[in-house]
Amino acid sequence: MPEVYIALGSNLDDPVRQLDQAVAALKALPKTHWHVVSPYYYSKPMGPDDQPDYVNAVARIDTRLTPLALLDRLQWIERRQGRVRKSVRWGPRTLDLDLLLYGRKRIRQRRLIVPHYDLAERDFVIIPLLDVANGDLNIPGIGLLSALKQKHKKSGLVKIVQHV
Ligand code: ROI
Repeated sequence: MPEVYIALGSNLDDPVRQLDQAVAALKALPKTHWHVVSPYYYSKPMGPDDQPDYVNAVARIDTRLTPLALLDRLQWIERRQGRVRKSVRWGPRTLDLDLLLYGRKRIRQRRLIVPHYDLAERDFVIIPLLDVANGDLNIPGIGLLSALKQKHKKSGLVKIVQHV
C-alpha cells in the first residue's frame, strides 16, 4: 500500500477540536491502515493576516483508496466539519485536508496535484512532516525531505503540548 501523507489545518471554531475530529475520521477510512499524526502546531496565517492563527499537523496513512477516491473522502470530511468554500482566496477555514504525498506518484489533474504544489515552501507542512516521516523520504520532483529541514529551521511554529 502506498505511503500517504495528509496535511491538516484549521483556524475557526476550536481548531484543536477540528483536528481531533478529523484524525478520528481518517482513522475510520476504509481500505486504510492508520499510522500516526504529528504533534499539533500553532502557526501564523499564510495569506491575509486579518484571520486567526492556524493549528496544523500532518498525518500518515497507508491506503488502497485511489488518489481521487481518497480526495473525495477528504473533501467529504471537510464539508461535514462545516467547511464552506468562499470566494476569498486564502481565507479562514474550519478544516483543510490536503493530500501532500501519495507514495511516489506524481499526479497532475484538474482536481488534484500531488505532491502538493507548495509543500516545500510551507513551514506548517514541513515541520510536522519531519515529525512523522524519515528524512530520507524522497519527495517526487523536490528531493529529500531532510534537505528542506534547514530552510524551515527558524520557523515560527509553536508546538502544542498535549495534556493527556
Ligand atoms: N496558513 C497557515 N498557517 N496554515 C494553514 O493551514 C493555512 N492554510 C491555508 C492558507 C490560507 C494558505 N494559509 C494557511 O489554506
